[in-house]
Amino acid sequence: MLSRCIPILVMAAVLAALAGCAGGAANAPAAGDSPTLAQLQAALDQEFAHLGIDPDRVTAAVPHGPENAVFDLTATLVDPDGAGGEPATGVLLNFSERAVGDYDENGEVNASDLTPLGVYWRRTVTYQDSVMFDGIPYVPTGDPTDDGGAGEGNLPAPGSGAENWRLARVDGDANGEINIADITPIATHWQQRLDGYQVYRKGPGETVYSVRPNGEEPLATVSIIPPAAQPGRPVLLSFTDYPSSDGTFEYYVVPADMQIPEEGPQSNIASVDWAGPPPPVNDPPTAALVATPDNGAAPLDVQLDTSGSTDTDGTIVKYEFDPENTGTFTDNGSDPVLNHTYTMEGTYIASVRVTDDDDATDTATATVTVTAPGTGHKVSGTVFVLTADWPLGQPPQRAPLAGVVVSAYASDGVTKLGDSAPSAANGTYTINNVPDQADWLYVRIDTPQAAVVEIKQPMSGEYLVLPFNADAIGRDFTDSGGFTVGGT
Ligand SMILES: [Ca+2]
Ligand SMILES: [Ca+2]
Ligand SMILES: [Ca+2]
Ligand SMILES: [Ca+2]
Repeated sequence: MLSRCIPILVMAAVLAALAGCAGGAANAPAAGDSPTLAQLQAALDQEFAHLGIDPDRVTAAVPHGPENAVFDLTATLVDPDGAGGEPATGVLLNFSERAVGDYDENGEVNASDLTPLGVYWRRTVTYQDSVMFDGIPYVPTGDPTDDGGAGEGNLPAPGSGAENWRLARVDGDANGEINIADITPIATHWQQRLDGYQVYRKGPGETVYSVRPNGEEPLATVSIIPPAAQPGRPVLLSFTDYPSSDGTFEYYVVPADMQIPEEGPQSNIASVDWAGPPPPVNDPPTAALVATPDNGAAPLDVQLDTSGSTDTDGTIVKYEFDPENTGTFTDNGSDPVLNHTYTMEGTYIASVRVTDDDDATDTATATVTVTAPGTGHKVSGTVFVLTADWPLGQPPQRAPLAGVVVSAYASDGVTKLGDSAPSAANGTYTINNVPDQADWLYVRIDTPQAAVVEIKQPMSGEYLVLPFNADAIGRDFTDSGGFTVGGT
């Protein structure tokens, strides 16, 4: 410690008399032994001069350097009933604040840190053997939470762990005695400050650490805001984390200053094996499948619709189809509808597999019967509604009508021909597989007005049919509709 003695030797005579580097001083000196604040300030000025530091030009910085790394971070399970039984409810981190030179524990190194030097003058501190702590020579002995039974709000008992840790905070050079040499850490850490600590965590499967939010102060930009210092006690910080997946979680903390802003050195790493509450039992999804149409002649265009599938406790996130029962499902993403053309005659078990957001699945099937390729005709046209009066001799004003069912019948008016077809959004419809008829057929539409309209038409040709409730000159049929038919 010779180097720390040099500035002291050139200090004012009164400070030399304090003999800061003289070892073996008794603990708990008489009050008269303590230097005055003015004397300590003079010593600090002397130290600044010696070190070539202009204190007025030192800019604020977060505590840095390895000496400011937290060294006593621990992570333990919060498990009220111990191992087994109920699962742990959280992970508790504990550590003591580390800010060399901040002797009064207010989070900032400045002139006010001279005061504790006088208060604790010549007190001694005991440290653990550094061999036990990765070579760190300044780990105090005792338990920092043990106040010797003094109780909250009181000064810790003499000789207690809490007292030793508090004294260690003022023994800035960690040489075991609080004396004039502890001026130097104030000078060398001048203007260092911290707002709190960031907690970094790395969970199972993660490759990088990320900051944990402040659970108590959601608007805070640091994970932990230090509690107010208690007289005679070290500043002890804690943080409770709530992992969401089982496995090993690793933590470290860094001092942080949000005004500058910057972060200081990393603490030791503390890890814990987390096994949280078992995940809630998932209710699997229920699949449903509707094929429209479910029969007809090849080639048959079929819409496979599984939008009726449900998941009571979540959502369905994936739809897979196997339209022809090949055993291979094709991912249809989040779309519950698949249009598929059956080109070959046969009976098919169309299948769908739905997956919920907890990865549970269910399947449903629908039977599609495909008959031999039809030799029949197609009858197609457009269903519309008259929308306005129109001048005599002009085309009618009309709008397409969607969703009405159009069917074809034989000339006996009873025998259904081909497949009934709904009109599409643009009003068009196609009736497939209409067998050849000798002369003519009926086309029937169920109108939205609940009327059934039947048109007798030849097998081929295209006809405009209107209106059904016409007056003598064919106008003013706001309730009327019409449709075109054409057969091929
Ligand atoms: Ca337990
Ligand atoms: Ca301070
Ligand atoms: Ca010291
Ligand atoms: Ca579910």
